[in-house]
Amino acid sequence: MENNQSRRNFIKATTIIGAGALLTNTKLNALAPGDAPFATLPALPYDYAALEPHIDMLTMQIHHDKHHKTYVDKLNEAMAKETFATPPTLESLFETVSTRSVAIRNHGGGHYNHSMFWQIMTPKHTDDIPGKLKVAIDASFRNVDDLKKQMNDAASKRFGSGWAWLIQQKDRLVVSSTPNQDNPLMDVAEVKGQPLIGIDVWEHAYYLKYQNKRGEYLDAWWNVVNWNEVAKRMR
Ligand code: MN3
Repeated sequence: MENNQSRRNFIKATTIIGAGALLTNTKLNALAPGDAPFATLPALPYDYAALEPHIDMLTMQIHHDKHHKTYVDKLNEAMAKETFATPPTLESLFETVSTRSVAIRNHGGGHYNHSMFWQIMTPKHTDDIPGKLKVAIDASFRNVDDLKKQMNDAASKRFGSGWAWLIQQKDRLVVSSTPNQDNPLMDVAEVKGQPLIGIDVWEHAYYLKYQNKRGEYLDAWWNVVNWNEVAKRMR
């Protein structure tokens, strides 16, 4: 009994010393050898073929298993090269991304954008839009058809690779687009806010099925949008 008690006290004391040592170490490396990686590839919330015929199985497989995985791997490599006063979140990195390496901007954006992209699509799409989202869409765009038109227009005009966004700015929703893997949480974004929808308009997102016809991909994309997930992203 006595031994157990003193053993417990010893464990308690060493734990406190350990925590103290951690707090005084202000140059904390986010990825020390043996640590868990900063980012991990999330599983798709449905099968590769689940979004057929709108988005084909092979595109989903390559997009998730190869493209997204590469963003995760390269982000972890880039993070291992940096030191941080406190372990950052992906969102906190975006706030000062202009001061970070290009690799963190590109691959951090790639990881965030794709993690969101899988979630806001569903094979169980319906046209029912949750109340508070519908109110915000009607107030900002008149109706959902006008929102789709503006999004498709922004996505079509984005030269080269990038993303089209529906963003929440306080009570207002706005549409924008970004190049490469940038997003509206980044300090470099022209239009900032909370991302509710991001449509991937890199060719790797649609080329196998739609080739150069980005407009046809965009029209089809709205058949898989997950309005419940989009509404959950509102702040
Ligand atoms: Mn992509």
